Amino acid sequence: MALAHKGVDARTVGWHFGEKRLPAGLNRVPVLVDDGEVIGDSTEIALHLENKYHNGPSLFGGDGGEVHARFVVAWADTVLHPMLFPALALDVLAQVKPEAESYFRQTREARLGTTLERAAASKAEQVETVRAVLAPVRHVVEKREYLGGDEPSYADYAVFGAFQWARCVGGPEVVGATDPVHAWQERMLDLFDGLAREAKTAKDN
Ligand SMILES: N[C@@H](CCC(=O)N[C@@H](CS)C(=O)NCC(=O)O)C(=O)O
Repeated sequence: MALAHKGVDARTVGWHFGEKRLPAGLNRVPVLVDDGEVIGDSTEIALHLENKYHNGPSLFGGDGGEVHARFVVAWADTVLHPMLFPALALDVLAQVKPEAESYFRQTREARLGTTLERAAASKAEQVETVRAVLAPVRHVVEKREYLGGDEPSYADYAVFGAFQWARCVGGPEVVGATDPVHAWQERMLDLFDGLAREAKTAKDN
């Protein structure tokens, strides 16, 4: 989404858990390789794009926007994603290649403190908790089009990542159809000629 926002053409390469072909020193995706420069971590990638490509619209809207976006990213990473994960655990597992299943199970169960099956057992309640935790997002998007205001910003993409994750693994609907956050999700899916809507999902496998 950040690349599209900046109008930067890129070739995307899929990666599976356990594959050993990430650049040296990196063990997580996404990774951007830009003219030989290697950048890991979504926010670092967005900052790189913001600083290097001045033609496209700003992703952050200046220094204050960058600091606010960092707050939103930290909230998404420490609250939203961990709360959503139990509800998606088995859907993600179903997408993991057989050879990486035990790695995935081991690392994620250590993080959850329980088995993936037990974590996913209360899926409906977990989704309700996620819906409650989305209150700050709802508060903004029922009044404004995007977290960025009239236009989407990196803060929108950081939160949208969780929704796209659920969507792509064929997980439950994060929010109900009448939720203002659902309307925001639809706006996000429509951006850049439906770029995110076209992403491969579990149904395509
Ligand atoms: N906050 C980081 C999160 C990166 C991250 O956790 N990536 C996961 C995607 S599932 C990963 O690559 N995990 C590899 C692994 O657990 O081995 C970002 O947005 O770049």
